[in-house]
Amino acid sequence: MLETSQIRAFNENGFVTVKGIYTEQEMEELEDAFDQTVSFGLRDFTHGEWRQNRPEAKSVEGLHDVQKYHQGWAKLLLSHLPLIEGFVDLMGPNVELHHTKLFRKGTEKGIGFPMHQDAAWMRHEKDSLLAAIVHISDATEEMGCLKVFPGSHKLGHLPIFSEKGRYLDPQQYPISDATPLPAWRGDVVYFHYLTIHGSDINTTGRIRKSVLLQVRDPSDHNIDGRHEGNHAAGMMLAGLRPHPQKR
Ligand SMILES: O=C(O)CCC(=O)C(=O)O
Repeated sequence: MLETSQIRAFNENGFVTVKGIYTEQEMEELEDAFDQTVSFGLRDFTHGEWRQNRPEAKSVEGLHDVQKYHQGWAKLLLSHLPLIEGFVDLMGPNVELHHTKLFRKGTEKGIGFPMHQDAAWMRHEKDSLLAAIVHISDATEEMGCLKVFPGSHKLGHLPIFSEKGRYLDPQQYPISDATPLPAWRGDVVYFHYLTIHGSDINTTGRIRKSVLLQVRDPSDHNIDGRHEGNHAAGMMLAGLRPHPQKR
């Protein structure tokens, strides 16, 4: 369960970092699931034409729907009570899976993500979507940790700069001006889908490993058709789907 101060910080800033959700034993199981899942092959998750801006960087690789590859994700992500209770505290009793994905930000300058709002990929009527990033390795600033513009979830839906990469104007929202959220193995960052976020290049020799769980209120609806129906959305992680006859 989150503390009142954590819920207040989330409402104010659009994100909150929470420690102590996983035991060390669970972290070992998560890392095992991560390592076995990446062996199925990853794809390049670099946002659109972003690489042109950072020609010196290599790709960031990832994979959607991690639960298809290893049972550990069902146990440690989709039905992990302390993780899911965090969502309940932040958004209410009913929590539906939207999608999962993992990232492997490699050494040799694994590229980051330009600053963006997740809403640009999956706009919903009630803006109920939240995500949690579970850090499976440390993510220091040098390793390209998550960066955010605190409070930006209150700005509403901002115009996108790149149609393909769906990121924001890099002059207006440079990664260098964003607040770094360095995290240690086991830390979980919850954030709103309107919070402007991204990350920079991994300049170290250490691989940054993370997995992301995105959820929504089951009474919310996608309104832009993007990211809809192509992932394993629909599983109820907490509470109940509103009954169609009671709507
Ligand atoms: O993990 C990161 O560095 C950023 C991930 C991200 O921006 C996203 O999944 O939308």
